[in-house]
Amino acid sequence: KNQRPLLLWFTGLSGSGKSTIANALEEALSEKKHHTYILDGDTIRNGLNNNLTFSAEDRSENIRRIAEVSKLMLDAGLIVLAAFVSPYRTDREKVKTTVESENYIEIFVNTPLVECENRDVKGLYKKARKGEIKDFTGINAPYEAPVSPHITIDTTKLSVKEAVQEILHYIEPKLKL
Ligand code: GGZ
Repeated sequence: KNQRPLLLWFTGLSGSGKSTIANALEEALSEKKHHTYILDGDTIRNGLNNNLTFSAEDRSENIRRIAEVSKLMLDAGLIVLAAFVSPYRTDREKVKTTVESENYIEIFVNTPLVECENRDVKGLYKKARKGEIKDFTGINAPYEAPVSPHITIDTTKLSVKEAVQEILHYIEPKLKL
């Protein structure tokens, strides 16, 4: 299928719903016969980037490598869905220049910290509060919210389905060659 390559970059706190929305969006895009690939912590931090910590320096390196991998995938013509906390504005800006800004769509999954902490799906917030995880985003490491994301998803108001619809509505005109 003819499609314009795009990098859909999901940023937000741990537990904000980035991966959930990215996975649901991928399913919707696949049904429309688009060729996609998901990059997230599970695929990247366990493999390519398994030597990196959550220090500011290592997060930058994490994001830099992901940007370079994304660029290769865009060259292959894919729609790349990347879901990373990516808490630093400068790191996200570099992603945009690496892949060229017209290919970069920033999606801010704007779930408030209290909500992420209440859900605490993986129990990481509880551990971070107890001091068992250092540099945990939102607790003892910063999250710099996007200033002008292309799309902001408020997961306290939208279902996963509605979030997918909102993103699809935005990207569909851009997907045509
Ligand atoms: C933030 C952490 C940390 C710390 C482990 N800070 O909810 P999750 O589990 O699945 O998503 C988080 C993931 C973040 O990895 P990223 O590669 O996306 O981070 S970054 O873009 O900042 O490099 C969380 C888990 O890893 N995790 N320790 N200290 N998240």
